[in-house]
Amino acid sequence: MKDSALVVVDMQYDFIDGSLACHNSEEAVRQTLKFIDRQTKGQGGEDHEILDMFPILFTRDHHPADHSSFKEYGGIWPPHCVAGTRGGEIHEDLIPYASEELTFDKGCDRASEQYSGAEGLNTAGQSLVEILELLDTTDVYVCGIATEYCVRNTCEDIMKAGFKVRLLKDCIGYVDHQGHLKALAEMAEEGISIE
Ligand code: VGL
Ligand code: ZN
Repeated sequence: MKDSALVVVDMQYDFIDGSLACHNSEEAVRQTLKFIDRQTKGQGGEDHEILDMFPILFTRDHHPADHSSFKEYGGIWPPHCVAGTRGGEIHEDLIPYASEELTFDKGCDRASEQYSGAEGLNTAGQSLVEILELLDTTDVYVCGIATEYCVRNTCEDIMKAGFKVRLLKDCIGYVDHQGHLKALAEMAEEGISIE
């Protein structure tokens, strides 16, 4: 437990009930809360002590209003997760577990898509992978939205950085069910543990 951390990928309203609402997202949030509960149950102590033992890191898609991934600007997606809007906010039930140091924004520059949260930056300019290293993490649980895009890219980059990746299959939302299953199978092939 001491060497594990959880990365929650893009559990933001636009992916849950907003412009890019994904399948299974509400359920994924509920299952993530249950998972956090199980990991921290019986540990006693204050919330901050629990988080010292089991760090929970959050990524956010964090786009400017004219981001190049939006249809209007040549991309394939409806506008989503625009910085400062409700759609860009993390689900309120998860907010008690989120801190500024452990929240990493990506897709902030209009020109770059950045599906992977691994290089997302906190307000101090530190990357997610850099922080996982500072925390002496070996095993990284991953959940979030969406399987085929940001979850997959984040898992692959964290694995390439040398961590054991454990993807929580009941705690993910997806764009397309077949695409979700295919991505899970391909990730398993690559050495990501599907749990
Ligand atoms: C995502 C589409 C566009 C994701 C982000 O978080 O998976 N998908 N931007
Ligand atoms: Zn995006």
